[in-house]
Amino acid sequence: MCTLGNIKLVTYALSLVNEVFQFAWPHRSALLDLLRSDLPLQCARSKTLERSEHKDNFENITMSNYQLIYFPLRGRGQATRYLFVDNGIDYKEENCAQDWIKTYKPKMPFGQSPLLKDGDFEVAQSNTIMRHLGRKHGLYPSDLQEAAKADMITDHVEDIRGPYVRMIYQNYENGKDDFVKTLPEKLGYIENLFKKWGTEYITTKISFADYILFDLLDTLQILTPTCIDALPTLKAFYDRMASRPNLKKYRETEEFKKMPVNGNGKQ
Ligand code: 6SG
Repeated sequence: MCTLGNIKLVTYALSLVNEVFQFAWPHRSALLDLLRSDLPLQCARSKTLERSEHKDNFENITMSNYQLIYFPLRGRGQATRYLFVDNGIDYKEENCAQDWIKTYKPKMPFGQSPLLKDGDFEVAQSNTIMRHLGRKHGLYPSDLQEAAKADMITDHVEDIRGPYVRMIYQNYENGKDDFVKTLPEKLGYIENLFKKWGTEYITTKISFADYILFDLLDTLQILTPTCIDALPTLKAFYDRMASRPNLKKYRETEEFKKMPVNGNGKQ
């Protein structure tokens, strides 16, 4: 046996290992990710990422198997549907209206729906569902101030949605006019913030909160069609959201058009 030959072979093998290591190390998390998942699913996920405007959050995304359990109405589930559809994220829906009291309600963390099943993990509360999906899919701002902007609009939307839901379910005939009168002031605050921040969406990139605001503006315009006409920045935001290709296509479907806004036929 030639010892010199063996040494050359070992040196060559070591340099090969070194080269592989040099290549693989910068891509270690992506490669580990690839090993943990199967290839077709990985490809499906990349497709979602290409469509997302937040590719920088690549590493935060994990494999998902989503099921949205809700009534067949827009209500508190619609913003989540928009987020899924707009970002090309696969999800299934389960209608919990039938046998709600006996079958579903007792299993809900707070006795209400919607509920999101993310694999085995259950998330309740519609805005928490939105933030959870936002964090997973690059739709939750990583900058602290940007995140606070998304959160404050979400909370303000909540302050409008609360009285809206009470009016719809408890006092539609006598309460509608008074509720409508509150809107110029409440929506005017959002208009002013949009002007001050100067961005196309609430933050510099689309986030979970934009779907929440879009759904509110849609719902309010069904109640009172002119409510954002005097608010040009908010109107431009609404139109921008409505013309996003995936949302536009989805909103033209019969599935969407026939979905009631609320559970009691009032809107
Ligand atoms: C109400 O309010 O439509 N969930 C409601 N109601 C059923 O037994 N803070 C959380 C969140 O943001 C609020 C959840 C929300 O996620 S949706 C819920 O679960 C309960 O309390 C409003 C709505 N309700 C329609 C409705 C539900 C039960 C009776 C009327 C569907 C329509 C008819 C039967 C089932 Fe029906």
